Amino acid sequence: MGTTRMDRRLFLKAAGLTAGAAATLEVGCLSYFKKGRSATADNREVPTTCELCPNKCSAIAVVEAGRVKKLNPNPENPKSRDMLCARGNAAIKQVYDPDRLKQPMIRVGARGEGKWKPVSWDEAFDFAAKKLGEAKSKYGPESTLWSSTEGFQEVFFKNLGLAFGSPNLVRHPTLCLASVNLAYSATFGTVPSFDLLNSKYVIMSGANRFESIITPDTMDLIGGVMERKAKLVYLDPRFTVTASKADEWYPIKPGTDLAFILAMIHVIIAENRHSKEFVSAYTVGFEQLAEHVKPYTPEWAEKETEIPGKDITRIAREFADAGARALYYAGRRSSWYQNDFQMRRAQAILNAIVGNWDQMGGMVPNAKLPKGEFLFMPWDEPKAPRVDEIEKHFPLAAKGDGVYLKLRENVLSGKPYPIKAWMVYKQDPLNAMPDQSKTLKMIEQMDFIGVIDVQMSDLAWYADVVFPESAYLERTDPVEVMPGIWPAVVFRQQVVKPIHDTKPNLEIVQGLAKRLGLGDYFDYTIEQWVEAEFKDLPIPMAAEHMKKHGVWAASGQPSYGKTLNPDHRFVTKTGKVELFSERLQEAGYDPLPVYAAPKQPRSDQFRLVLGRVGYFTHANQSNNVWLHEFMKENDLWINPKPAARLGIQNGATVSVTSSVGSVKLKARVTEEIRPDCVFMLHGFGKKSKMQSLVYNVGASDAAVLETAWDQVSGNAAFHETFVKVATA
Ligand SMILES: Nc1nc2c(c(=O)[nH]1)N[C@H]1C(S)=C(S)[C@@H](COP(=O)(O)OP(=O)(O)OC[C@H]3O[C@@H](n4cnc5c(=O)[nH]c(N)nc54)[C@H](O)[C@@H]3O)O[C@H]1N2
Ligand SMILES: Nc1nc2c(c(=O)[nH]1)N[C@H]1C(S)=C(S)[C@@H](COP(=O)(O)OP(=O)(O)OC[C@H]3O[C@@H](n4cnc5c(=O)[nH]c(N)nc54)[C@H](O)[C@@H]3O)O[C@H]1N2
Ligand code: SF4
Ligand SMILES: [Mo]
Repeated sequence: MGTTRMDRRLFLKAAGLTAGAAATLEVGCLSYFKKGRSATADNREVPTTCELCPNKCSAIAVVEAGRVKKLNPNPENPKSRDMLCARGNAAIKQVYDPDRLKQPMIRVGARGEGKWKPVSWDEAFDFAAKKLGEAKSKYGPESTLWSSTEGFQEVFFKNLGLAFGSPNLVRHPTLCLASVNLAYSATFGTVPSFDLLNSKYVIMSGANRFESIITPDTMDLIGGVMERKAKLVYLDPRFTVTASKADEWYPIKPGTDLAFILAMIHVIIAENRHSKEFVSAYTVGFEQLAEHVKPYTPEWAEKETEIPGKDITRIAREFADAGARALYYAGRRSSWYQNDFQMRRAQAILNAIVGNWDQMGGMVPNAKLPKGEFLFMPWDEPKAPRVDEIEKHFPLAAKGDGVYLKLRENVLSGKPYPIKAWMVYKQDPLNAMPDQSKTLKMIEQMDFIGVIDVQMSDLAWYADVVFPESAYLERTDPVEVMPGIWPAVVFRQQVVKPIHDTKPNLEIVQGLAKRLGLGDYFDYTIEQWVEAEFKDLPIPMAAEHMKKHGVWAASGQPSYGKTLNPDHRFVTKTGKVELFSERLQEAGYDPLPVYAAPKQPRSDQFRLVLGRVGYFTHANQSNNVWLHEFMKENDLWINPKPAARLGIQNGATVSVTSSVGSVKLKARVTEEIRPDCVFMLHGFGKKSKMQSLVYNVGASDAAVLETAWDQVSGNAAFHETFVKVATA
């Protein structure tokens, strides 16, 4: 079953995201808590922070008779405004999910067989500590891998890995946004926000913001683009919800966005439409750039992108005319192609030359807010080099996050040294990494796997021990600063007591640390931790405020242009915005983005592209009983032309086969995708029987995706896989 247009409209409506609703949004001036409310122990309203996706929207939990009855949006957060999406609402079902992990368990059958023994927390901790200790004494602490995805309690997990002595922490960025972050950092020395609310002209490559929700960008697009009639030009091989709201949609040939952007730069420079003031005062390398883009004409780009050259020329002119209020939006998931870094860098350069830096309606360096820090006992730095050899292969990449796919290759080869134990927090590498069969091999060679999750993820299903974390509504977490154009400080406090035998991550970390002889490093409570963080908030009665409101944001309008003075030093080698980058050149990369045509599928193949829907996060909420109502099974989008050629009817079961695997799912024959690619949503075809709604239902894209990564950042390249499709 696919999503219909009606489903999507209903979703946006249900989520409070309709254009009309958004038009009334005002930033950070409403208070939910002005009205008087009476509370009892059983009936309360508790402000907290959603944990169902990276946005961390502010929510107010309504508790009745001791149960979470409803979640309301908290209007005081300028980032999430007065919005909670469908997933945010469905967080209630994370707590009351019959499938959730309810006590620690140790595997008793073969890996993946699904035989588990419920154990006490002591048994689970003793077992894991023994196994981690064995790996350490046989192979050194570096033989343990600690992988995790963002979350307010991730810090404790990472610290345990480091205190244990392992340099091998690996995080999600190289499966997500590493290339876009590195590209903007290489150009501006920082990753800015995009002032969509005030922009006049927005171009988006993919970045399906009406389904892939980012706050405040999604609401700003509704308020800015749909209400104030800023123009939106959207490039995507699929007709997404964002395409349906755009002024112009181009089903660009996949992998050719760089050609489109270079041609835009060509036109703008050839017609002398760039911002002379910004370019001369703040950038280096304009002459080299001008020379570099000469061959990249719109006529040339038309052949690459299949977007008419006259449209590229017109769009370039309109974009430059909008100048400071024009935005080539960066997008977030940039795990697309092997040259992704250079595509994102070209966007950054294009933004720079029209002078939208630090302007209202342009790109704005993120503002931050101060908070205190809890001072814990420091440990010695891990001694061994990283197993992914990041320094050697990706000298410019963010060191602390690691490079996931290269790491998996090295773990499989056992070089430069063996990895024997794997601890995982809030991540499902069996679905988040391409080529599931390789991840399964990685699992096989581990002497020990421990997983901390709220549900039985596919990786947990293959683990030796699972530690059930309390759901976010059952715990108090560290305070977080959410940087942005309107930064905010958010707090997540316990709404209801854990209903099963679960623990917050800090207590899981402490249980392990104690047995590993590392207890002193974690000798504090979550209350002490958050009290220390409240201390430096520049507001009176900070702790009381945060407990009562759940969020704090500085009042007033954002200030633009703070970095626009000739003395400002950008955090780059030259202190300027680097159109031409010596640093890249020294590291052996192209100092200006060079286009190479992407490899093309054979006539009997399709490129597999990925994306999202508004009502699931990644692969992890398809088993949520409310969200499951939106979609019970994923399907394969295929254009009617190739479908007819292959004799594929709408709704027929098809096989999708790449060089690494084959899956079966139903076909959705639709004009909403180009004929040369196919699309499937991830989150289905689960291996874990404890995700009973989606176990073995539909298919997992991770089973067919091949391993490829961006050369500069090491970011996974998820759109480089070619598949054959046939009736099954
Ligand atoms: N509802 C919901 N919201 C989310 C998330 C979620 O899981 N669910 N996840 C959050 C996270 S962590 C992330 S990283 C973001 C991801 O959000 P985005 O950065 O918007 O990325 P995606 O939606 O994954 O993919 C973007 C689009 O790129 C298109 N595309 C594929 N190849 C090409 C190409 O060559 N050129 C162009 N122009 N387009 C192409 C795909 O068809 C897809 O529609 O969303 C965040 N928000
Ligand atoms: N095939 C494919 N792979 C992808 C992508 C794709 O579109 N397709 N997208 C990529 C992107 S952009 C990203 S960001 C990554 C995301 O992929 P992951 O990093 O794996 O993140 P999630 O899928 O959000 O969540 C992973 C696990 O966290 C658990 N979890 C949720 N809440 C909690 C909690 O409070 N505590 C604990 N302990 N666990 C919790 C969930 O149950 C789930 O098992 O995947 C990347 N990989
Ligand atoms: S966008 Fe939705 S899922 Fe994500 S934090 Fe906000 S309410 Fe929660
Ligand atoms: Mo992501």
